[in-house]
Amino acid sequence: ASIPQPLRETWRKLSASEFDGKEQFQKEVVRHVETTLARSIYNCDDNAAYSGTALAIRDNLVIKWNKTQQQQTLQDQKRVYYLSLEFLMGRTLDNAMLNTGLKDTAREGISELGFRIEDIIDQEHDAALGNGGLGRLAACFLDSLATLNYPAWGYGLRYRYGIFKQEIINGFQAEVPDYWLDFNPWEFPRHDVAIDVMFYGTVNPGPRDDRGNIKKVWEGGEIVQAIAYDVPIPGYGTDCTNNLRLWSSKPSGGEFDFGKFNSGDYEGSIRDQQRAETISAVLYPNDNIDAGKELRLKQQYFWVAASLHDIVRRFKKSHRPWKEFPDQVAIQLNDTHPTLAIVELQRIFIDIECLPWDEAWYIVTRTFGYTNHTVLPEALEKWSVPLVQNLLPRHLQIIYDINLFFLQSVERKFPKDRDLLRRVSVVEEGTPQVLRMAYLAIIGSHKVNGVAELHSDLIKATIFKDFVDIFGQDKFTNVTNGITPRRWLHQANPKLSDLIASKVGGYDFLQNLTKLTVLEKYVDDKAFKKEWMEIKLAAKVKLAKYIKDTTQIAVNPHSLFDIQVKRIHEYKRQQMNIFGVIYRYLRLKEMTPEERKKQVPRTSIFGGKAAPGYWMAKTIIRLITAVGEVVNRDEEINGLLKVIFIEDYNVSKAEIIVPASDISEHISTAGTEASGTSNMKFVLNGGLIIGTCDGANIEITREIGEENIFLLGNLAEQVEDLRHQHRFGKDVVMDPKLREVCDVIEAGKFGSEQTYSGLIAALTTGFDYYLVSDDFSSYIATQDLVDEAYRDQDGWATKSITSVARMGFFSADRAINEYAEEVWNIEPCELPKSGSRP
Ligand code: F58
Repeated sequence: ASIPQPLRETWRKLSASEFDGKEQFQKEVVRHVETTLARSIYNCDDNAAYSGTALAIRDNLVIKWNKTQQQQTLQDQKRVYYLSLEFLMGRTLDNAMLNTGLKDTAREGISELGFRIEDIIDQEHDAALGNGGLGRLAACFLDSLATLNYPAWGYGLRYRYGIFKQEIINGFQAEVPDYWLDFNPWEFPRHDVAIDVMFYGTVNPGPRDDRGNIKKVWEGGEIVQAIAYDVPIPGYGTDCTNNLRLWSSKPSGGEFDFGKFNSGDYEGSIRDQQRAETISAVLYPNDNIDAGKELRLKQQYFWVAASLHDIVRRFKKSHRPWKEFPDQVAIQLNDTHPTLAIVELQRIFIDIECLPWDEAWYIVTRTFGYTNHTVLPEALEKWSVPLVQNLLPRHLQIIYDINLFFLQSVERKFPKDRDLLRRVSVVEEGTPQVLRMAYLAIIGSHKVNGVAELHSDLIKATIFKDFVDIFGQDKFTNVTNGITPRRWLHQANPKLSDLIASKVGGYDFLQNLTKLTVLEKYVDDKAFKKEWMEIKLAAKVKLAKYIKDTTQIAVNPHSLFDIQVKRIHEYKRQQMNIFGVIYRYLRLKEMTPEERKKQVPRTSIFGGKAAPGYWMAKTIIRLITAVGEVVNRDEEINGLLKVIFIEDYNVSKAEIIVPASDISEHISTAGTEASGTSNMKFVLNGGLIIGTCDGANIEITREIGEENIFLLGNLAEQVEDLRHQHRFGKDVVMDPKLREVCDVIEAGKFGSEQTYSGLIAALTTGFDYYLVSDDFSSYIATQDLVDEAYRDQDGWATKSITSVARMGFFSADRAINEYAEEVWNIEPCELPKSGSRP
């Protein structure tokens, strides 16, 4: 459907162009407010001004986006497709202005129209299509892919409801649905890109193919349509603007069944429509747990089938032979959620394109890469065979064949090892039998990676050990996670970004984060240090104001801000933190007024959502809020300790919280947190870490130096023994400090002891699986060291600056370049450059 050749010149002459400069920007804003929104000067509030600004910025973005897509099509290089069920994007406007270099223009322009840019930015609803680290990683990776000019598309689901909003009611978490699509200028529906996806049905013998084999025909199922919604992803300091394609489900062949409607079955016709629309309705709110629900499997297949259809169709336009598919296409699986893509591509090749099995499988395995994000057994995806049999009968057959050929190859390599075959089979015996999706992902990929060094070593030594023996070491690699310095420094903490730029020679460091090392020259520069600490204080004042506005609690910006914000999970050990707070409170209560004067005032700040069905996590939230209720109104303590729970922690709140930490907590049981990424964000903003030797904390320590981090607790290699002792050891007595804390809780100091009985039981009759009692005294001692270090503000500033200077490694750009080279084998696609930016 392209414009005929002779008319193209006419079109090109009329082609839309980007606005340039303040006046043109203002004209566009007003035009959008008056025409696109149909509002007037009598009816323009912050929200209308946001919409007008977003639409104006969007116009420029779209022009770059179209050019990028045309250029990438023209160049026809290998592309990477990042398949993720979660993209935790947060807000777009501020990021889009910064990445396209338009923020100063917009700030001035909008201010002359009577608005403050900050207020306008604050109108935007977060795009919260993710749970936590995994979803945010996908968002950071998209930013880096565009910034580095890689031809890349993200594929995900367009959930109508993102992660729920958290409300704290009487100290307990309540969940409120997050309907976010009221006004979303950042997506473009592509109603012409509609793909039919089938579920259920049966597999029947069909006609013979060219080779005389009887084909398998999957037919008679229920069909749902996938509609594409495209989101532009701008790079920083480049015109490259990539595409994120999100699928939305609707009934195939129109809104609803007119047959039913006309025969009077109005409700029935609506029911079918809703059935289809339910697929992309809501994000599953679990973090590190596998729920195994049919609707979730439907989501996975719906998204995978639509994405692969799209990818294969694009490849077919090039008229290349199939064997060149892996030279044009790399597909990365963000955890096992898209593992069915492996099966679907094999199905397309053998059932539809009639390739022989081996030829097809060779192409498939060279196409995929798989990233693992967890070793927690309860988070490893398993699907019940009867469920898959019913929903995807042909796929189950293909999975059985993949497994059979795989087991045959294992048998050839390790003859007569029956137990090995049982251990590595995709099908786990039991009632019902289940499919181990991680195993399928490994078998169907050419590279498997963990997300931090320790984690990558652990998966090779534990859950995937047999597969290392079978496939060899080279298939398994590490790509340590990273974060985008654009959002997490430049956008969240502009003052710090400006100060850094003034010392390291401009803003290039945002595209080459190792340039931060230049900062080390200034660790003894008094004036610089002063400015550095003033910026930290200003960020704390800003957070204190936010806390005051939302909770009515006043916190002292000069107190030590101790922050733990992340999903609430037993393995992340927010319970250890709050037990430590209680312990501190007890000590403060015993002190004389003179002794109290010598203490470092502290504000303990928590935030994070509990999965709605995760009762223990909800109990931890209740304990935090209850401790706050007691401590915050205890006048005797008078500002030496405050405990804050920030409601509804999300990306946009993180942008306020992250710059404001003195210390942040990353205290997971060693060996359980695959990487962590907020640890990187906090340090990049000049905060120090108290943490365990886990995930990326270890590499952060290596980079910034042991003297700049507060490490505590047992090591990963000790965990197994400790757990064994808890279970089978005689007379294991609880750490006395922790005992004291438990006693106070059980005495009802924080409300009914029954509320917390499960939490206490986990430590005792539950054998303390997360080893809180083993690490508690080390945790307390390390917190004392933190106080001690904080008393020396100059020494603290030295640690803070030195750490930031050494954080270059943790840019998502570095991570993406490693994937590009080691896993995807892709090259950047340079665009004709148009102007540079401030
Ligand atoms: C997180 N996983 C890891 N999963 O816990 C964290 O250590 C790591 O830094 C991060 O991935 C990025 O690699 C995580 O966030 C989930 O939220 C899944 C959502 C879907 C269900 C299973 C857990």
